[in-house]
Amino acid sequence: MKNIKENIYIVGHTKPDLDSIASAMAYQKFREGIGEFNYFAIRCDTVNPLTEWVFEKYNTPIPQLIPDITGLNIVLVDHTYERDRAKGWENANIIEVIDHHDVKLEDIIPQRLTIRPCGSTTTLVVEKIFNANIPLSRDIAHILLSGILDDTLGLKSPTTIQIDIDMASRLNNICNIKDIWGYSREIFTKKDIWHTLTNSEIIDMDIRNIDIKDRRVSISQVETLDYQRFDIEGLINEMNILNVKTPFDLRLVMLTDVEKYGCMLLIVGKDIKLFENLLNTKIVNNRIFLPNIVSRKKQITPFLEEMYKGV
Ligand SMILES: [Mn+2]
Repeated sequence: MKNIKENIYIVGHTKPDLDSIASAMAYQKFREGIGEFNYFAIRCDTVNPLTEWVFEKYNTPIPQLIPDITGLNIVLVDHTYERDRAKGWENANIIEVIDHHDVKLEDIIPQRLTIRPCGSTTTLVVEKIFNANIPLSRDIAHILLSGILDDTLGLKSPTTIQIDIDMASRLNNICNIKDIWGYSREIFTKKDIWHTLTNSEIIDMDIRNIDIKDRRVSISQVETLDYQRFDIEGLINEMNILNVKTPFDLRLVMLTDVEKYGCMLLIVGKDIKLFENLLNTKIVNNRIFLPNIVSRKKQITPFLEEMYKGV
């Protein structure tokens, strides 16, 4: 009997963004490029409209949906936290992890780890592809470049480092996009579909709850090309209603404006005073525009940790 290698499935996080899908696909290409044909990119959840648009535009099928990874050999890309893992992960064989976030693996001990803080997981996989001299088609290069641009706010986010810029530029040697920021704006437009959602759906779309000491904070992140199009009054009302049902010491909604490069921060909860003290500014009507603040992970979270230091 022929020795057929077992299949290995590459999966990103639940509620996947483009980086999760593109990096999984890229890793399959990498493995194929070194002669291993038993790796398959999959996804565990429905994709966003941007991902649909990019894959269709560049003539590539979206990785197959496998919502439950029970019993499978798995490579995790673009996440490690339990809350982001596909259903059935407890009974999957996780052999490898590739991610650019902070790591939380608990009792999972993969054989291989690629962890590096940079702008996107796609960057890390593209580096492997270039290092191995694996050729990329123009369509695939476009998808991978789009993944990097989306995750790094067009290479402007504070998480962006030199390797993201280098990999994007090497991909663009294949794609030849003249105006990278113009193309990034086109990408953001595909995600700027907030007007089709209710205020509570907007708050819920990308929400993280964090505990600092004994305080509970919830931070929603919303990326847009124009925060002024939102019903800010309505959002604040909804945040107040939510905070009666499920009280948090602070509830924040970041309307991150990639065009103005800053965030309109909506803020409710009893610790609003502490926030004002550290900012040294009065917060009027539960909102404040913060120039140059675009990252929940790199900017808002450290600010909150600083704020709660003394309490
Ligand atoms: Mn990512």
